[in-house]
Amino acid sequence: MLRPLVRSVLLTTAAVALLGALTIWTVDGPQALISASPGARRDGVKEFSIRVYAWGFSPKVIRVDPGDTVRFRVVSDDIQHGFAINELGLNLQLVSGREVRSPDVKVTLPPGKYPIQCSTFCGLGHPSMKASLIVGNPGPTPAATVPWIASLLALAAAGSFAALAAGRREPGP
Ligand SMILES: [Cu+2]
Repeated sequence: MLRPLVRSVLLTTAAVALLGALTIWTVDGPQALISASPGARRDGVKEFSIRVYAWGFSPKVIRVDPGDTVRFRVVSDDIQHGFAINELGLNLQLVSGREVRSPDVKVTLPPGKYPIQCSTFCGLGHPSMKASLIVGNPGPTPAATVPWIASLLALAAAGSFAALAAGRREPGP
């Protein structure tokens, strides 16, 4: 039988650890699950077909390797949008239904995750209209490890708290 105090501490710890894991999941999980578009190779150029709509991009994650030469064929399903990857110096203006082809760009960026965003104001969802360009295998971002560290710290704190409580009980009156 666990003493009530120890049990509540353990439950709290488990809850905090779960919360930490859930935080990671909601921040990084879905993006890891969405299969990143690897593109199709055409004359040595990796070509990506992208659909843009209010308010999002499909695919939402584009994966390239350092040194790739890439090209984007982008079409808007509905209204005017923009397709911008600032780090690649790309900013395509889109009108409904017409495919716009980017120039061929050589990716010289270091491995990492770079934002793709809409560059033409398109209404309410415009600020949240984002996708990602992943170059190489950047590994986990520092932000993704924070909840784990927080969980471990909480675990350590709860553990020492429990030990303290147990220690205080034992000598007894
Ligand atoms: Cu927009």
